[in-house]
Amino acid sequence: MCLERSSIAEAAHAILKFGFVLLANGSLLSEDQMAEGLAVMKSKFGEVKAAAEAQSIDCAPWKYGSRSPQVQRARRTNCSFEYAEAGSYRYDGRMDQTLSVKEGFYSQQPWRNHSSLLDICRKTFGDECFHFYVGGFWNFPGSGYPHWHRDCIDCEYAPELVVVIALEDLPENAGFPLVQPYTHSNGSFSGVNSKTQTREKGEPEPIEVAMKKGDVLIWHFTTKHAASPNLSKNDRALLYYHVGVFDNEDPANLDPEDAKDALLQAGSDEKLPSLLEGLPRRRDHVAEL
Ligand SMILES: O=C(O)CCC(=O)C(=O)O
Repeated sequence: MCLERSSIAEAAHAILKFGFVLLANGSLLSEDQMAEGLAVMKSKFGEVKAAAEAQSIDCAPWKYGSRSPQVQRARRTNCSFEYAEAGSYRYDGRMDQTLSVKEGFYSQQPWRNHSSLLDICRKTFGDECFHFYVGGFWNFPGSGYPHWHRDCIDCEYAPELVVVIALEDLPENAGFPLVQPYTHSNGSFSGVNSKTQTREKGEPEPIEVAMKKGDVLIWHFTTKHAASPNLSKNDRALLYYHVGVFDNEDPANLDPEDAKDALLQAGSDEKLPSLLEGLPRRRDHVAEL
């Protein structure tokens, strides 16, 4: 399934204007493809889980279940769970599950090199684009505070997009991505601090993109974003891709010091609901095609 040229142009325009776009209503993958893609992601996660359990690692992110910074700090100190790119937020009950685009299930169409996604990237940056990462963003029940960040180090020129796809319907409070409009390079708030909480600073209000099955959220690599705390009982899994002009790294996700900063900013459990109160959560606040 492919998008019309006009939709591709609109998506690129929204990314350049707001820093992100939501392609709603399952326009890129069929029901069967989504079911299969999710099953593969979950079975790969099952392998990680089995390996951690075989080694009796009891501090893995899916076991956190507490948002207390003290508990999380203690676990961080003693935790031996190391999983690929999970560095940035595993301590907060989240996991970045790197998969392979080079071989296996996700190396073929429609998973790799989806033509509409490459077209959007090309239209956004005016250059040829490549697809170089695939993975799963896991956000487990009991996960902690949003860890605000940008994925870039050189945020002046980072021609790359992060594409996030919901392959199943989940409760709205399952901890969906938060994005802050106009914070990408060329956006009017491109200069705001990457890591601080945003709402008290006169910055544009962040939006929690409560995604429905089939929705595709695309953010510019330089857009400030975070994952919301998962207040539901469901494991939240979203498939993600990186597409861009260069074969780029995702440095923020590899820096454990970032995770430490986020943890130290965290407050107490009781503050969590007020943190999310009044935040736009629905998709009518998002540039939608
Ligand atoms: O899991 C999410 O919702 C956001 C992931 C994220 O912030 C990132 O990987 O950069």
